[in-house]
Amino acid sequence: MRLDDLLARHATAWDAATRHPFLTGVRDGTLPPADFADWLVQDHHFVADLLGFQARLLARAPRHAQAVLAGGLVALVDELAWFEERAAAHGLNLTAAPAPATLAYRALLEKLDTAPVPRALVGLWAVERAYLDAWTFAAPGAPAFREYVEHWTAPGFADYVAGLAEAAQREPADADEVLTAVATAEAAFWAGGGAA
Ligand code: HMH
Repeated sequence: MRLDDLLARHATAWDAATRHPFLTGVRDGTLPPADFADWLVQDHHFVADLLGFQARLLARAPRHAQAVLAGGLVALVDELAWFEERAAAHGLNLTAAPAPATLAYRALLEKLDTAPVPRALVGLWAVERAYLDAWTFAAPGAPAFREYVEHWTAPGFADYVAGLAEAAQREPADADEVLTAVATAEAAFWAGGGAA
């Protein structure tokens, strides 16, 4: 599975997922802080969903993929704690209900539970690569959002995404559909609750 070829085949969908106006607003400071706060609450839901998906994937993953998946799980637990700490600092209510786009992304992850493992690995890589590309596009970010942009463009995260790519490229996978599904879910997620 050549992941660069996969991205090149779906460049338009990938750009919509990773160069969304939400991210332009983070970069230039025109995004209303309340929109960012709403998005952050939804992303906390997403990370919890991703943790479950990744734990289930680890349980059926080949030996070569275990270390990168297990390391990522620990990072997701830390990420949840970081969201909770940021939410407390900014007075955000993390118990708000998941929005339609969040539920749609959850359904995609649950669908990948029954996909062949190589395809699910490409899906997980795409989820994380989309996030890395998106925040890299938003960098360095307006002062109000800079702490977040720095967090999600840290070298350790890029290393993790490279590790997932290596695991995902080990075996052939029929992955065009999962790539476009992830891109669609990401674009809807940036667009906010109503856009699922
Ligand atoms: C929507 N995609 C979205 N949120 C995230 N936190 C990631 C990817 C990366 O974990």
